Parts: sequence; C-alpha cells; structure tokens
Amino acid sequence: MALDQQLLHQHLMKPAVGQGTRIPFLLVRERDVMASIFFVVLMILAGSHLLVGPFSAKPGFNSGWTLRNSNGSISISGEVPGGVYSSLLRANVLQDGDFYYRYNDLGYRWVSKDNWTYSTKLQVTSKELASERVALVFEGLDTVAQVKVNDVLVGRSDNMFVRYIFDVKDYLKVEGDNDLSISFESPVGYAKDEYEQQKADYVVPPKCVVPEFRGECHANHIRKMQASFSWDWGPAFPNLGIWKPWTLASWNSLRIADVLFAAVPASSLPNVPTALRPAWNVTVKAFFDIANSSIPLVGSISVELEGIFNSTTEVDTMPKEDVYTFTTSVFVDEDKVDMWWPNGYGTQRLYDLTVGWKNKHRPEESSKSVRVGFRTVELNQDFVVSEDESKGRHYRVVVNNVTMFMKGSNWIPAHVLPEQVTSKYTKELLEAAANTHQNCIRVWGGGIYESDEFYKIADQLGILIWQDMMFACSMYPVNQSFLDSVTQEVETQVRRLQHHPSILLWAGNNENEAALRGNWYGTWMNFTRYKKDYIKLYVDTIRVTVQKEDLSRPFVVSSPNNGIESEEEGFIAKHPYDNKYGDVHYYNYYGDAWNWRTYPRTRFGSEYGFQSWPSFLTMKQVTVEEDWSRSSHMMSHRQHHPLGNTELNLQIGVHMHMPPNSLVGYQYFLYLSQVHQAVAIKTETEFYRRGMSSLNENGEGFTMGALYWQLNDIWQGASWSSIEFGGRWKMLHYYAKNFFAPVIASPWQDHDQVKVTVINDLFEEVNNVQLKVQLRRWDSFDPVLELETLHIVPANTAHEVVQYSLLDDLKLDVLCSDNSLYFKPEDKCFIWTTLTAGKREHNNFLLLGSPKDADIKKATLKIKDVSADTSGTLDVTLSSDEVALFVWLETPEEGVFEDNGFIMHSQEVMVKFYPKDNLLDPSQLKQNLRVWSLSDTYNEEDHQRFKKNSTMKNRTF
Ligand code: BMA
Repeated sequence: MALDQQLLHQHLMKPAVGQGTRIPFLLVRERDVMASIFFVVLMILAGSHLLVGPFSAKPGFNSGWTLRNSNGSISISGEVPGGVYSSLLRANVLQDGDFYYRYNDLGYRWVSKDNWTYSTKLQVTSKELASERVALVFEGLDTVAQVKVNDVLVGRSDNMFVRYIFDVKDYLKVEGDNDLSISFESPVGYAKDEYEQQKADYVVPPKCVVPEFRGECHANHIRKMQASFSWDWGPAFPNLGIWKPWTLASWNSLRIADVLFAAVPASSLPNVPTALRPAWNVTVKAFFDIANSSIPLVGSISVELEGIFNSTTEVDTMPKEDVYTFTTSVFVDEDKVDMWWPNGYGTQRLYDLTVGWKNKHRPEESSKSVRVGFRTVELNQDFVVSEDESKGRHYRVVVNNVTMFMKGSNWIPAHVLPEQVTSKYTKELLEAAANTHQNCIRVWGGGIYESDEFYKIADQLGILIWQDMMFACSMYPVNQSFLDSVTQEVETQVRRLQHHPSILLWAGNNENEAALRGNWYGTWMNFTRYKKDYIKLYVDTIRVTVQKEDLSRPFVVSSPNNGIESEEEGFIAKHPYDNKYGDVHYYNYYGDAWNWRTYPRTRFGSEYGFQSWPSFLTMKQVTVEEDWSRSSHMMSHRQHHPLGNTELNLQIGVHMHMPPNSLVGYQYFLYLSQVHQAVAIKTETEFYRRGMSSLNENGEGFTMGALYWQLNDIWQGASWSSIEFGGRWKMLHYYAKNFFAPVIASPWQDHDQVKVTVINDLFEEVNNVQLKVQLRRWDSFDPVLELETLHIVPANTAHEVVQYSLLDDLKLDVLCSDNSLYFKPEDKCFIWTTLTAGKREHNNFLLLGSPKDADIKKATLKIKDVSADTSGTLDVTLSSDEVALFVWLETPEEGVFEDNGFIMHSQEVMVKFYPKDNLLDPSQLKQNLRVWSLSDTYNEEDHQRFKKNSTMKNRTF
C-alpha cells in the first residue's frame, strides 16, 4: 500500500467520533471533494457509522413440509425452496407427461386457482430462543401469503421480490414442536380481487391479456413474475410457493444482510491531491439487521478486499434503528488493481470482498462475501452535433472510458417455474451468449430479478446486464400499499445485486412510456391521471429508491425511451420511439425483413426481432403426431402472438417456397421459419452495426447498441428466441456468432452498387485487412469473379471500404447470364466476402435476389465422415454435388456445431461439433446426424411450377 494510502487508511479506520450525519453512499463520487483535509474528515465520519452486531442462523428445514390444497383433497410433501407445480409433478398429482406436454398449460391451470398451504414443524433450543432476536427470514415467497407460527399470524407477503423478515421470538416454544404454516392465496384470484377493488376508483389496464395468450388477467395487480400469467411467447402457469431459501435466524447484535460496493476512479474527483492519482476510490457499504435497536452494539467490523486492503473498525454505538448501515471508503492504488472488462475487451478480474462482524461481549460472529470488480460505466447522452441540438443525443455505453457497441439480446425467464432453472442451464445459456460475442443482455421487465447465480456468471463472462425493474406492458396501480411494496421490492433487489460489476444500468420498466403515449390500453381519455401515476411509480418511487441505494450506475425510466429528452418532456415523450434519442424497440412483420431499408437508423436498438419455431426435435418432446402440421390446433395453441402464424407464413413466403403440408413438409416449415428469422436478424443487426460511425442528414445514426429480442425460450413454442427451450441453438444463434464478431465485413446492396462496410469493435486499428469480394453462381463451385483489396480499419469504427457497381465492376449481366432466359442475373449469382486480418477470418454473404426466384440446384448432401480429434471435438465432413443454401445439420446429441445454416460453395467442408458434457463417439453422432439444405424443402412439383411461372421481370435495382 502506498504511504499516502496507508495514512488515509488509518484515518479511515479510526473509531466513531460522535454521531454525525450518516454518510450517503457514494457521497464521494457525487460531490466535489474539496481538499484532502475535507477528504480525511469524510473518512473519519464514514467510520462513525459502523454499527452493529452478529448472527447465527439455522438453515431452513427444507424437508418435512406438507403441502395441502384448500379443501385438503390433496396432501403431499412440498419441496422447499420450490413451487406448488413442481411438488405436484413430483408427487404424480400432475401426471400428463412432460410438464409442458401438449395442452398442460390449460389442463393444469386449476392449480393456480386454488389456495395452498405449506406446513412443517420446528424445534428450537432454549439457547436460540434466548437470543435477542429470533426471526424467519424468507428470501422469496411467491406471492400472497400468510405466515403463522403456532397458529399466530406473524407476517404477510404480497410481493414475490421482497425479502421478508418476520419476528417470531414471542411465538415459539422450546418444548415440543412448533407449527409453522405458510398459506398461499391463489395468485389469479388475488389479482382479480385487487383489480375489482381498484376498478371501483378507476381501471388500471389492461383489463386482460388478448385471447391468443391463453392466459390469465390482471398480472399487473400482483407483484409477481408478470409472464407467469402468460405472454406472447409463453404459457400461463401462475405458480405459488416458497421459491427461495429461508432460515430461522437467531442473533444478539447484528446479522449482515447485504454488502454494496462501488469503485470510482479518483481522477474524476477534481480536487484530489495529485499524489493520490491515479487511484480508485472504493466505497463499501454494509446493511445489518439489528437484533435490538435499544442495546448498544459493541464489537468490530472487518472489511477485506482480497489482496488490496483490509481493515477492522471497533464499534461501540447505539443502533437506534432496525437496519444499520456501515460505510467505509478508501483509496486504492491503481497498480494494485486489475480491471474488469466486458466480453471481448479484456479479462474479468473479480475480487472477494468480505465484511465480518465480531461481537465483543458474546461469542457471536458473522461474515458475508461477495465478488466485486473494478470498472466504470456511463451512459453518454451528449448532443450528437453540439452546434445543432435538433440532431438529437447520443445513447452510448462507455465502460472504463471506452465507448463500446453493445451487442447482445434480451433475456426472459428460462422456465415459467423458476425452481426448475438450474445453475448449469443458466450458465449454458449465458455462455452461449458470450460465445457469440455478446457483451450485453437485457433482463426484461416481465420476468424476475434473476438468481444470484445468473449475475455471478455474467460477472465471470463479462456480460453487461441491462436490468429492468419488473414492470412490463401495463399500467400499474399506485395506491399506498402497492407503492410501499414496490419500495421494499426495489430496496431488496438493488441491495442484493448492486455489487455485481456486470450490472450496467437499472431501467424502470418495459414499454410503459410507449404504451401510455401510444394508447395501447385505451388510456387516452384519462391520460393525465395515468401519466401522473406513471411518474409517481417510476420516478418518485422507483427511481428515488434505486438512487438512494446506488448511484454507481445509470438509471433510465423506461425502455424504449428518449433518455434525457423523455425526462425533459415530462417523462412521457411525444415520440418515445424517436430515432434521434435513447433506445428503440422495432418490430415490423409486414416489411421485407431481408432488406436493410426496412429498418430504422436508431441510436440503440434494445429490442428487435422475428419469430421462428423450434426444431422438430424440440417440438417432438411435447407433441404427438396429430400436432405435426402447420395448420394443426397445437400450432395455433403454441402461437401466442396475435396473427403470428399469418405473419410467419407471409415472411417465409416473401423469400422462399412454402413446403407441402406433409410430415416432412412440417419439419421443413420449422426449418424455414428459422432461416427467415436468421437472415432477417442478420440483415437488421449488420445494418445497426454499419451505422455506428455515421449520421444522416436527419441526425439519425451513430447506432451503438443492438440487443435482439430474444435470447432464450420459456417453453417449446413459436417465439423470437435464438436458443430453443432446453438449449439447442436455432439458426439465428449460429448467425449471431458471425454477425456479432468483433471484426466483420458486411456486404450490402445500395441500388446498383454492392458496398462492403468493415466494422471493427476493437480498441486498436486493424492493419492489413484483406478483403475478397467474390461473385459466385449457384450452379458452380468456382467464383466467376474475385476482387481483392487491402485496408487499414481504425479502432471502434465502421467504414465503407469498397463499392462496386453490379453491372460495370462485377459484370453481373455477363457473368450471371442464363441461357434458358428463365432467370435474371441476380437470381443466378450471390456475393461472398472473406475478410482476413492476421488470424482473423470472417466470411459473409449477400443475396442479390430472393432464394425463391434463384436458380438453386437440387443439392445432394452427404455426411462423408465423422471423426474425433484429441480434444473430444468431432469433425464432420460434408460433401455436396451442388452449391447448397442454408445447409442445416441437426442431431439429438447435445452440443453445438462450429457453424450451421451456411452456404456451402465447395464440394466438401469440415464442420466441428462440440459435444456438451461427455465424450461422444463419432459413430454415434454419424448415426444420429441429419443434414439438408434449402433445395430439399422444394419438391419437384414446386420446382417445375415455379420455373413455369418465372418470366424475365424488370430489374429490381
Ligand atoms: C417486446 C417485448 C415483449 C414481447 C416482444 C415480442 O415488446 O417487450 O413484451 O414479448 O416485444 O412481442
């Protein structure tokens, strides 16, 4: 430790001197530190609020629970933590196959309409009961519950996201058993009652979800996972239960509840003496639950930041309140610290931070550790053109002083029953994001604040988390008890999660500003009232609570929103989807999804997407033969998006031929839906990435974020996901690996020009970028033209590097002619690009016309060989007699391919397969591997029909 720091450190660790004002968290960051003297005083003051006491907890008695429905006709053992649906499944009360099997979402709905009671027996020792405080601590109750000890009501819950502490000392006995029961009220019934009560005053809409959701109404009236009542990609299974761990805790002084951490570079503080720079100003804050606020706390609090500093502070104080706060602040030499970087920009160094308590007079100790990282985050909203404010503001994320393009996707709950989501599965999904170069994931506001594991994994992988508060696509009540509950919720969650370096920002809600402005739920007649409510909830309650706990990262009120501009317009902007401000959600199912002109030049695309179906392998798990047709009842049951199937058929039909309505045609239809989605999102994402360095005359451009909707699935149905329920990658996910790569060449067509933009997301410029642009015919393995150029691509930019005229430079008419005159030149050829720079290689394609019009030959694909290399990776060798489009490899074996959905323009290719967990025998993979391409989905009849109809049309560009 540098000398200056040692001195400061000593000052800091001095015991309390008087009962000054409590130091607000991050005061140092917020205000100017005027001089080092002031700074020292500050440190001393910080030491003065150390408080507090120790703790011992008995782990939750997680077995021996009985679970009963209201009339007692069902009585089974209940898993804790867990949920009613899971326990009923385990007890075989729900026995219709897989949980998500066919129509179980309807068949099992009765569960959510009943009331359920968990009960167990507790034994306590006289020692435990002699403690100053004895309490039941519930990390999460889902949702509306009454907790009774020996028949006495000790607490109530009405919010799934609140940590509850119920005092029970006075109700427990040492002799014999104590009865503990937790009675859950039907969430559906409760939400309805709340709605009715609210309605007496005025309706808080929506009155119900649309019928296509096949869901339950009034999720907005209960603080519970909103999507558990159904969504446009998910079923209704409104769960109940003790969904998170609980303990019976007894303690005499204090119990460490939460540890918060912030590291701010001292150099951002203007008056810090030069000798202290460069340095990090670290603030650690701990919240303690006090046993008895009228008993003095005497003991010591230790803070240890792995290998960086440790300190012990003696405490002798009267806590006065139930929750006590200890804050300490210290300067840390920059050299002592390795920084935390987002995925793709560096490593993710994490440090253990441990706060401990030792009671002086009683043998009582406790400690809590979290993993923290050193990094800064900002959301820059400067005017894009300082002399012309009408051009709008930036919306760009700056991490560690580097402006970074946010590449990623949106996260929804990985299962409708949170207890079914394992850490392993969470890790698999987040790794799939990291492995496709994603550096940002938005935890969307209709799900849950995710598990501790989720954020730990994100910390380790360098995935920044855009964290919504759990409010989505609705108006919400603002009566006092609702607001109080929300305040508790936000406090619980921000204190729990704040220390994670991965959390980039907090956001108040999903789409509620847009919904109100756009009158989605018929609010226009009473706009002023709903607007007032909106501000009360998201600004005056949620924002205030978040910022009381955490000023170390940005807070935005809604997504999409116009950032500062929305605030200046009174929080409900005139145009929440303004391309010149903030973030945009963009969906258009009626435009040409494969044409970049369809898409908006936004500052930050935080949601955009198209639906597809999961593979047949996944659908098969929960369906039977009669469901396997595009027009089956099941296919409309599992399509919750109104008009979803019509739109999907339309989109597939724009560029491809619909396969026949046979069993094989059904499987190809699922595949085509994925082709449509993959190419559409590739087109849109590359368009956004190409726009990172330029601005058009309207002030649109400088796009710095592309988070497609959505990463994962909640069940097996039509959705926007790139990964199927269970973890299988859709074609889109393979495409993401390519379109999110750090250095890419993106070819695009602008009238009669083919242009190639090279995008470089790296800190450093890339030299010697060799770009090959090939013109290739569908009927030949050899390119008909190849143009090669060399470039230097500056750091963190998108540059258009070449521009070729289709007719003059690429000689399309000559090289792509068709003797039969059936086909236009753009239907005979496509563009293939290869970028190489040192070890980097990136391949890409541009279709000049639609595959449905193109002269694609019937390709016969064969799996020639599957062999294992030493690392357990399998090499699959494919051969083809023709150029094949959207080549798709599919296997029931768990694992991912190196690439999939690609254009095969050589007679042979080798594709690696990475098995998930275990070693896989090559012969087993070979046996279970299928491969096909677009031409397989056309039957001969289609080919003939299409050829007959084909006439030479006018050129389209
Ligand atoms: C967005 C999301 C979700 C929805 C998705 C697809 O608006 O916020 O509410 O599932 O669109 O419709």
